[in-house]
Amino acid sequence: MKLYSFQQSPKSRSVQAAAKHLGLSLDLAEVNLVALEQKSADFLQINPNGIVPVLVDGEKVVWETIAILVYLAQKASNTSANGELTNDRLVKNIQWLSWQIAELSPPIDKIIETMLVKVMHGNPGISGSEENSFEDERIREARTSSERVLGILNTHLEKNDYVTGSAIDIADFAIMSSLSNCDHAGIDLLSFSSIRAYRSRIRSLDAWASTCPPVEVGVMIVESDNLEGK
Ligand SMILES: N[C@@H](CCC(=O)N[C@@H](CS)C(=O)NCC(=O)O)C(=O)O
Repeated sequence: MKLYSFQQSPKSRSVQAAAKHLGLSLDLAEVNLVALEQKSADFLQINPNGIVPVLVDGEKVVWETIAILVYLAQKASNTSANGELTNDRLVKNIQWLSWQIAELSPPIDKIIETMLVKVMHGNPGISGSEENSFEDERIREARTSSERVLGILNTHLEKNDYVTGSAIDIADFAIMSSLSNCDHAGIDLLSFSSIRAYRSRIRSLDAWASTCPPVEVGVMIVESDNLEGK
């Protein structure tokens, strides 16, 4: 199977980590998003949305992270390393995958986007100055929303090691991509102790650790997880 992906893309990493966990091997085809390769005519033939990740398995082309994760889980169902993807397990995963994309990600992404707009306006701090009051208000609202949804996850994880129960599954890898973005959005997870324990558990797994993208910091190349909050 071939995965069109980009090294710094959190969604590409979710798919890579899930595949590794499920024991499926992927050939990676790097699509350079900075060079806008995702908008090239050739790539648009593969995914008309012009975004990664995209999975190609023989004649089958699957885009959208949720669909790719479900495809991989179905492919790995009942193999020696994996249990059966029962209807109940599938529904639980789709519930948390939908929640991640519809509830968890949007406020976190909105903070990052609004912070970028502020940087473009030359005023990155939350200053309350008049020209930034619109962006500051947007950030405050999105922060309140993200804290509400993170609270839901935290409460769930007080009684469950992983979102679908006692074993890690595809939805956890998608949720991890949003949690990585919390650091970029400046969201403090200090008061969410069950989420922090969950994140540490997943970070210690080879499937997650081995798919960590490197980032340049000054003259050094470090693993991006090392830049994230503990
Ligand atoms: N809904 C898509 C979103 C995928 C997505 O946002 N991909 C980003 C990288 S993480 C991308 O390719 N961005 C390039 C662009 O927007 O041009 C999914 O869940 O797979």
